[in-house]
Amino acid sequence: MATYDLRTALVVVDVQNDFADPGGSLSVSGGETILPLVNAEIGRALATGALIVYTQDWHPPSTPHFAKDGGVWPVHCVRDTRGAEFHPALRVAEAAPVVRKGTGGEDGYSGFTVADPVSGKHSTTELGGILAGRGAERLVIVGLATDYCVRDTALDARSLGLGAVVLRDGVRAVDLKPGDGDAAFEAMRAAGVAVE
Ligand code: VGL
Ligand code: ZN
Repeated sequence: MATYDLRTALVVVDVQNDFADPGGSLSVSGGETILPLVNAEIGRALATGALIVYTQDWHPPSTPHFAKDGGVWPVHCVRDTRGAEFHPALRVAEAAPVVRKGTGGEDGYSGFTVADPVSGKHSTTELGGILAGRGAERLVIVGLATDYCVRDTALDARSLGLGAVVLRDGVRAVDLKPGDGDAAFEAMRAAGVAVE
């Protein structure tokens, strides 16, 4: 359970069917089990008036992010498909901003930045501006997956000078290699992220 105030924002990372549903194309083991905690955090953030931002992985049908196009991942979170929709059990707060990443075929793990798959050039999403506009200084981060989007979002937050708290029971790892999730927690801690 994290604390919220008007300088804190809750960032809900990629709680989409392809990750969170056991039948999803890139289903994260135990992904569904985070939902009660995530929804409780959303309720508590709403009660204090804290900003809530959701992110979505939002890919075109072909992108070098996918194995079939030369990347590493099974096809997942293709824009406007069921797999890309929020998990039906996720509480989606009315009027909360939704930041979509990878929309132009970029490789995007962090909610803050995406990278051009050919040039490697980084560009930013709207997330940084949304947080700055609301004066958020500290993020509470939950969602999927610990070893990709949660980690990169938390590390970028720290680079931007924001406080970051990751809730251990509010995240789950892909664990492409066993131990990736634990390594991600270590990397986040080393960067000053509080893992609670
Ligand atoms: C993610 C793998 C590929 C994530 C996105 O949301 O963590 N992982 N695309
Ligand atoms: Zn993806």
